[in-house]
Amino acid sequence: MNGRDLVRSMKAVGSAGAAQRLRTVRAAWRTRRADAAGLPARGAERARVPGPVQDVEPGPGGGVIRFSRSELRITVAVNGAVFWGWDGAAPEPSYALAGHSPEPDPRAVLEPDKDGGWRVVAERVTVVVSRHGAVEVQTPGGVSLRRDLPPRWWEPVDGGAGRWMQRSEVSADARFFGLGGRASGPRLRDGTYRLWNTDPGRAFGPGDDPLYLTMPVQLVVADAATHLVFHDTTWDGTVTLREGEEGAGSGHDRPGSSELRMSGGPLRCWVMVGTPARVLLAWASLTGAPALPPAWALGYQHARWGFGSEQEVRRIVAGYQERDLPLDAVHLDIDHFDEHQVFTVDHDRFPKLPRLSADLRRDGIRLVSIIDPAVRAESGNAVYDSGTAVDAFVRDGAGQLVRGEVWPGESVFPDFTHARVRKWWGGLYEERLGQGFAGFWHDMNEPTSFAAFGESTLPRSARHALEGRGGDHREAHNVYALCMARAAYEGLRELSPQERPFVFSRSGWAGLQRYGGAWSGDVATGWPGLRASLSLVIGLGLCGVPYSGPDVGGFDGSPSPELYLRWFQLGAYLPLFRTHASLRAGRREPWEFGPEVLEHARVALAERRRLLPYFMTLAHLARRTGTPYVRPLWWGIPEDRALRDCEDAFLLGDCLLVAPVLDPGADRRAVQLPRGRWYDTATGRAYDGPGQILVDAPLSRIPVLARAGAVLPVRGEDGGLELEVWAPARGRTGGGLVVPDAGDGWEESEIERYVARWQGRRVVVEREGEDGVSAPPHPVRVRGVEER
Ligand code: MIG
Repeated sequence: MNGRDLVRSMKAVGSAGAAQRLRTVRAAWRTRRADAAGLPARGAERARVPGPVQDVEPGPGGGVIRFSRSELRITVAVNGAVFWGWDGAAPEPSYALAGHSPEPDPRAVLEPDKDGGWRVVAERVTVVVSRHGAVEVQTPGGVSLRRDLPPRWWEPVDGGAGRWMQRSEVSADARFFGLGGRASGPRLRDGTYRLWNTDPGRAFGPGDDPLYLTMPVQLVVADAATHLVFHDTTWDGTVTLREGEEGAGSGHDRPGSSELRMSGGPLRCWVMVGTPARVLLAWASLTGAPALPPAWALGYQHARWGFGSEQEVRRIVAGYQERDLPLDAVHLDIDHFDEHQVFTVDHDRFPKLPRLSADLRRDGIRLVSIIDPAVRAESGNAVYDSGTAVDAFVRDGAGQLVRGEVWPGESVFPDFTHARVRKWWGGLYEERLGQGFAGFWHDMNEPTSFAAFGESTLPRSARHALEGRGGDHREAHNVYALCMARAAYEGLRELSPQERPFVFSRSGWAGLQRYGGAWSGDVATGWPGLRASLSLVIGLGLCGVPYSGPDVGGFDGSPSPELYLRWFQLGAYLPLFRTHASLRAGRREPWEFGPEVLEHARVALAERRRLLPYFMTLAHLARRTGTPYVRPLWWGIPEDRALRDCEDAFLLGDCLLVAPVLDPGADRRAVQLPRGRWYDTATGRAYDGPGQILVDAPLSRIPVLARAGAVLPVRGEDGGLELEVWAPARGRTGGGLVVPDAGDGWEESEIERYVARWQGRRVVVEREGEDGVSAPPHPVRVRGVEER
């Protein structure tokens, strides 16, 4: 840490010192008092199970099955997604759904099953309900994918909402993924995972759970099929997972299990069955297509908490330019606000922000602004005043404003679960656009309010509009950031209709992808943090949020040059490629780690820039199909169990396999290859999968393999689009998709389809159109021929 940083951080600690500490104690007491008064006391409870089946009422796509103490509504939708809800719960209202729930499949009918049970048979799935209310999802061939045992409720004897528990079994070979952003994955081991968006309050590692962005979405991968299960309930809860065991005890399989315990909310669930691609397609059609980022957001971005001044920003930008390193965006953190107040500027240190952003823009660099939801509770603060005028802030049960403690001091919190409030908040981005900001980075939106003890969030008793239904923070907490992202996205669509909004958020919930992406939050600097970064990106992608990335180099402390470089090399292949660090952390510019690191980082930056058209194509495909850019190795071959257990490599689109170095001191590493031929893109050497290979991983690069037959768009030396083609194996063909993109705006581009095949001793590439094949309109570079 240099002298200036030290002074700055002491200032931060100083102002956050005694007075603030006192306020965090007060805030914690207030929360405790508010909840004691405003939440129902936990008194005597009565347990309930559905009881035996009584009668049924067939309806479109399924029907209602009545039990003696509950009723179950089942609907199979036209896209094959299955919905069921207990106690009559319907799909709506829901924060996850993108619009109205899909149409029921008229061919799916409710019919009697054996032993007094019922079943719904549809084209892609069969649902069997036992006479006591166990629900089993089967493949059309009758193989069981999951069996949900009859649920159990505990309800207060004097009325009110109850909590519930549901236990499910999956096949012995199944693996669990998802549950939002989890640091210990991507494969979720045996353990209990909480569903409550949480700022851990310090840099996190693989052992920290939960984190900022949770969701009750599990992707379960098994030999028989993949399925996604979504329990559409926003309340606090836990999921306890236990992988099964094949041939456990006397040769019998022990099934895997998942036990969900929710503190409230409806018991309803969606299940989608098929290949991973089909499942994510159904999920995206249910919860919405991922927003398309502008092209620059797929470039390289530099953030810093504590740039401190315009001069410092210019100095860092000049550092990139002098060294001829590409840079696409710079992010300003809360230190550019006036006393940490959102939608303001510290004019002493940033006197001419619009000028700075215009200058940067001329050099092709966008400015991104952090946005915190907490608003300083002080009249005279323009956001507080305009928010007060529309009654925007969260109140307690007695009608008083809920006050918390965040960066700007004593703060109030917009209630984003109200359309009027979202509209007001969305309009505030006009000030940011006026400063020249082109993108938005949502922080502290779990929401976080500092507390000396108890939970660092709003009181559970705090009231929320919940779209007019009314409720409290127990129900609104997990969707707070989702609704904030919606406010920003919709506001920006109105304020700047020609541009694609660029919003990414620390917290969120199912459906976040409609409005933007995510980043990993304060990942701890260290090798475990590097591993956790990859886990988060893969996990979020499998939950439908395809755009995310970590703080390259880690949030706190100072990475070793080697760790920094390995993080940088991984980041270059993740959708959000951004260095960032805390106020008190060491430097993160690529030239701060010596000439060797700089040269290797330069190669990673150049490769990222070269791959930009490929990233853009992946963004378009994600929007159209829900398939994430970054996919686990088993994506196309979920039945390959070795791949299912492989967590240290990933597929980037269909064409590339990236094998980052996640351990110190490595100069080569093992890579588990999916079936087919793969080329080491550095050496051109061909390998045939499936199986494990050992490849070189010198400090200068991480291994990247290209699939034989791949056709991918890259940026040529003249900046134009080129096709990079990797020779198919002899006797085979290959191909790829390219989606050209104007960089921003809404014009729909047509997908270009290419095929690659051997013609004699040459590989030829042709474009496939409706009226036959034609020569590609881009230069073609074939690789992997000479290496045979
Ligand atoms: O309490 O805005 O995760 O990226 O630099 C810390 C300051 C608040 C947390 C974010 C981090 C950001 C920091 N913020």
